[in-house]
Amino acid sequence: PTRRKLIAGNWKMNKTLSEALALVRELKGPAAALPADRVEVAVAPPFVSLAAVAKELEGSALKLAGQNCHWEASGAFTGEVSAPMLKDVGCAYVILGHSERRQYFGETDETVNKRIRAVLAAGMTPIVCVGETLAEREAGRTKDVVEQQVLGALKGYQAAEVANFVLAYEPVWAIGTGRTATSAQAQEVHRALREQLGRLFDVGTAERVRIQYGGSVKPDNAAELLGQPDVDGALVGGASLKAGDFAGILKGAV
Ligand code: G2H
Repeated sequence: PTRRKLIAGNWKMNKTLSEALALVRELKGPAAALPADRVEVAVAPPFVSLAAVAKELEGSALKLAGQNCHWEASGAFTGEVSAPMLKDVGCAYVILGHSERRQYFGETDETVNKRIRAVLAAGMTPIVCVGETLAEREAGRTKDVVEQQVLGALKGYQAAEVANFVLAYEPVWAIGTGRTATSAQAQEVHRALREQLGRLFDVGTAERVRIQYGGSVKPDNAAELLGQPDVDGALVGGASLKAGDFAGILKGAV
């Protein structure tokens, strides 16, 4: 099957409300110029800007994503945001298990697993991030590490649910470092992940799951990465903060 590419801008902790609105205004045109049946575009601004950005994006093809969410729907969890809240403001996707959340905020495969349930219950799609550190890659453990993360995150989910998930392979050593995985390195891991999905579920499911690459994706490397057979999109950090750069990456998707 042909998988529709998903290019998502993960803004991380960047952009005030007015800056966020200015950026999405500039992105509407480039997003609209893409063949919608082949490429989907999403942005993940900080929580405080989501509602206003959603309003700005009414009628546009650009979709909205949350950068994380809690696994409970509501309750006494000071400082947290729930999946129903994200759905209510217009999110279609939620990024889960980003390496920065794992590294700085205690995220584990178990908590990613729980958050996925909340995202599905709210009617959104999870973008589940996995990736190895430099030490793990150098020790030849890349596949073990990412497969373990996938196993933990997807444990207990049915094939019919998983088929709609998005995975994001983000080698930690390539995140925000300017060091990008080569297209061959990315393809090798994406292929391994798809084969794992085939073993865990079935080949049909594996063929449907979209696997994004993330880690220093830029306009000048996007086309080659996105041209790999198992690379179904990009999760873009730094280069999603400037309209011109993000638009350049979008061009690389077609
Ligand atoms: C990886 C990526 C976005 P960057 O974290 O998720 O960030 O493109 O800045 O490496």
